[in-house]
Order: sequence, then C-alpha cells, then structure tokens
Amino acid sequence: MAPRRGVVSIVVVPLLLLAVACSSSKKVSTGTTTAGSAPAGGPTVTAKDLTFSPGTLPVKAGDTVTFTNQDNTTHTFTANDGSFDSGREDPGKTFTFVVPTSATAGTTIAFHCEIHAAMKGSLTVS
Ligand SMILES: [Cu+2]
Repeated sequence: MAPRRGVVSIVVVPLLLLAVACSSSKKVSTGTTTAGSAPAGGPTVTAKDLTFSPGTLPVKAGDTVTFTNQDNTTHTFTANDGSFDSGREDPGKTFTFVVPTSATAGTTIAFHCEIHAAMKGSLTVS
C-alpha cells in the first residue's frame, strides 16, 4: 500500500502547486490599508451599520477605490476572487484598492466581510 500512496502524492502535489500558481497569478493587487481620512475624489465604499454602502459601486479601470470602516466594529473588505483583501479593518480605518487598468467594462468584482457573512457588495467596471 505504501508505494501506491507514494505514486498518488507524486501526481497530486504538482497539481496542487499548479492550482496555487494559477490562483496567485489572478491576484492583481492586495490593496493598501491606511489610518485616517480617505483621499479626496474617487469612488468610495463605506461600512456602516453592518452594511456596505453603496452595495453596488460603478468604477473605471485605474480608479482608486477607497473603503472606509465607519462602523463601531471591525470589518474586512475582501474580494471574492482574491483581487484584494484588507484584512481586519478596525473602526476608522481606510483601505484602498486600485482597479487594474486591464479591467474590462462589464467586469464585476464582488466583495464581502469575512467577519459578517451578510455583508456583501460589488464593484462594477463601466
Ligand atoms: Cu463585517
């Protein structure tokens, strides 16, 4: 049995490595976390009262999107596809994400809060 198991892992490990390589190459940006007020201009998303506002935000390729936690609890701004992930953002913290210049119109980047499953939003490239 032992030799067989060895053969299986020789096949499975490269496949796993390939999967990791593919998913990381899709990752366009991890974004930036800053304290304090949001930069002027550009689309913004606010987390308040356990809701992202607006829930759907139109953006353009190259835009800097600012996510601000105006709640009294910690949230995350996490893209479902891994495009960005703020990690835990305490109240008052701001996170920015630059929409890739390669993003094409019609692309939707859905995001959520890792802490509160009901919090969902999306960026739609126009
Ligand atoms: Cu949350």
